[in-house]
Amino acid sequence: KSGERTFLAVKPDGVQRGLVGDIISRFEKRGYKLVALKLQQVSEDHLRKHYADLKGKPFFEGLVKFMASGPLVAMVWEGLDVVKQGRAMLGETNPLASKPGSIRGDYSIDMGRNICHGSDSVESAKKEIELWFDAKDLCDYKKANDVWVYE
Ligand code: YYY
Ligand code: MG
Repeated sequence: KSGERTFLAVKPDGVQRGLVGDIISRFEKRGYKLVALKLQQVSEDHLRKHYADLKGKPFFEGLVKFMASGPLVAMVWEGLDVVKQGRAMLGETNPLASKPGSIRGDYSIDMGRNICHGSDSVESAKKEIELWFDAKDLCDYKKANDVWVYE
């Protein structure tokens, strides 16, 4: 159960604003395990696949162009309930509805500049991880401090 995985990304705005370290740090400090990480500028085509569920929405084209406009940080994190907890740590889609203490609530204002992405279900996490990473790039390892994180 603590082997659950989620796909998280620091979007181009988060990279430009120097928030990569802070976002990684929050997940590290919480006790989650980093399984894969890369800084990459990806194609609009790749992002159309990533956001396939949103095709047809009025903001879709703008979203795809924005996400392709600069490098982003793609990551896989692992741990107990990490999909749901990750979403809670990000905050709401609309930063104005996000609580202080969440990443979006602390660092963003506009919906189209909300800093970070997180998978919304275990099923979409699986799809997103497959889209963004080769299986060989997901690291299987034990964290020595897991005994201090999990009872
Ligand atoms: O999963 P999450 O990122 O919180 O929201 P989604 O509904 O999947 O939308 C993806 C992305 O699209 C969102 O992070 C910002 C942008 N967006 C927007 O610009 N305007 C909207 N009305 C809804 C979403
Ligand atoms: Mg989403």
